[in-house]
Amino acid sequence: MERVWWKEAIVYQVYPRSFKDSNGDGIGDLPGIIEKLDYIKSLGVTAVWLNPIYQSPNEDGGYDISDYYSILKEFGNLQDFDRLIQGMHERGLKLIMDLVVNHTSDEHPWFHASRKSAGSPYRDYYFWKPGKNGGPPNNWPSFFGGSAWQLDEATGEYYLHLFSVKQPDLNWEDTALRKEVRDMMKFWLDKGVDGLRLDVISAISKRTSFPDADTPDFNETIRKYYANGPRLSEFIGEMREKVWNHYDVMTIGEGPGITPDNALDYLDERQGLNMIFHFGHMFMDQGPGGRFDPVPWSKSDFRKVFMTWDNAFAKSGWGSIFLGNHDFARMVSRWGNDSTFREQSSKLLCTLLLTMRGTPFIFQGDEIGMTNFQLKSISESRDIETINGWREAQKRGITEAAFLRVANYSGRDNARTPMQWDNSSNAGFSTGTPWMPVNTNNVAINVSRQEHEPDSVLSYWKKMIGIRKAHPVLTYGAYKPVETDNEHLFVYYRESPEEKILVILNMSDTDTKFPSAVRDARGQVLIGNYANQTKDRMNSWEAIVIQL
Ligand code: ISL
Ligand code: CA
Repeated sequence: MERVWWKEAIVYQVYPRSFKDSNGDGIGDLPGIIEKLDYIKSLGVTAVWLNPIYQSPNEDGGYDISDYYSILKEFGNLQDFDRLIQGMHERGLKLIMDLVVNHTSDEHPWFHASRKSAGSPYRDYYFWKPGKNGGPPNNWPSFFGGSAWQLDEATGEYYLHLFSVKQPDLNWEDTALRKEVRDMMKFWLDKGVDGLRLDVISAISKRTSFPDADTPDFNETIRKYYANGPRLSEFIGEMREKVWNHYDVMTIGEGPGITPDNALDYLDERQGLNMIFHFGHMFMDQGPGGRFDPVPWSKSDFRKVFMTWDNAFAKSGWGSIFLGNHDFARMVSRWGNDSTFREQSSKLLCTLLLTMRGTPFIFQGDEIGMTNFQLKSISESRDIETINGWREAQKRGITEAAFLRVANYSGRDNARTPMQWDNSSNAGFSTGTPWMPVNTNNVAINVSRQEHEPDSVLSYWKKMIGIRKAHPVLTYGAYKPVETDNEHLFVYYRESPEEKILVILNMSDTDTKFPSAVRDARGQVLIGNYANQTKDRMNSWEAIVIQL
């Protein structure tokens, strides 16, 4: 196996608005991140992915960019950015930027020009269509509720927006637009950026006949109509050939709708991306209505997702592993137990994340076991997806209490509360009023406390990251799942010609007997989350890693 840095990278995701506020305006910013670089370094991670920091009216957490060449004023300026990247490089950390090029803000000058008249030279930077039968051009739903088309007064035509009305989709068929995107990427790569996380890259090639969707299932609509368009691999290949191949850059595509069957079409061997984020597990508990239509999930389905995707990359390609990010509930609240077994299950999920094949991505706060945030009313939500979701739910007669239950389970606000640095009233995040409430459990769950406790969740993460780095088999070795007769046990080997490691995870509130299939395994325990580990029983949420 050829060794490459982006396969060995351990990435820490920073959501800048909620990481650290340096000037008391309640909003995290670049100088705040700079203050915390030593902390990030202390985790042992090797790269940082920053959510968007570009100029934006902030309709969708900065995923609505109005100027790709400047920094959001609340976050700082280009000098701060240069200091940030320098500070990272001095510490041996790589910087991965978020590139949002499926759409812009409607406040981007391109869109201003495009909407003005049908004859504008920028008209074709976006998709414009006349209506059909007094309504939108087709029945496509937006990710954020309602139609994906918006009628515009100026010309009486509709424009496409897969996300909010303030996020018109860019038209990648247009060669001038594609050149603008390449120039913009070069601008950031020339500044020393080491990687790009390409937002909804799976959707940039549209089916330009815009056929009506024939399914009421939202995730199927994504797969069949939004993602995997006819020119997707061509567009990715063009960026690679004309830009990425000229830099030492890591590319990771956000790939909703990409499946294990077609993922390789967009990856390395075909002149594509280095890796993608897939949503196998993330969409597992979504019913036909998507995020706000939760359905139960099973541990065996969860395991199957990892197996299926690892299989897809067994011969070529490369995966990524993540258990949460700014778009989903907190890892421990979703896959673990965030009350009685919060510490144990946080450590178990850490073990899972760092012993799987694929580049691991750690979301800020998960390293201290931060939990979901409970909105008390929808008016507390800061997320357009939840606010619009509530608007749509009301049309169906759903009560606020019922919608809140769902939003508090799966909404994006859960993961976006400020980072919990200490036990003070604003968690050490800000001296002003935070843009979003701090989760009050910061009195117990915070960095400064855990930094001093050898058995804390944070200390476990640091140790586990060290183990990942010390044992190349955890990066490159084959992944060999072991069947057991217990629905809650997740057992696998990582194996290379040099090394073999066994991972045993009990994803359950109850203890259970040690899996007989691996009972005879002899070796050295590299890490575990219980002091009293025995070969007889697995404790609740127990994780053990054994070097054979
Ligand atoms: O969360 C999802 C489904 O409900 C995902 O499909 C997610 O919305 C999708 O992957 C796109 O997410 C990305 O682009 C969005 C932005 O709001 C998200 O924060 C971003 O990660 C639009 O730019
Ligand atoms: Ca600030």
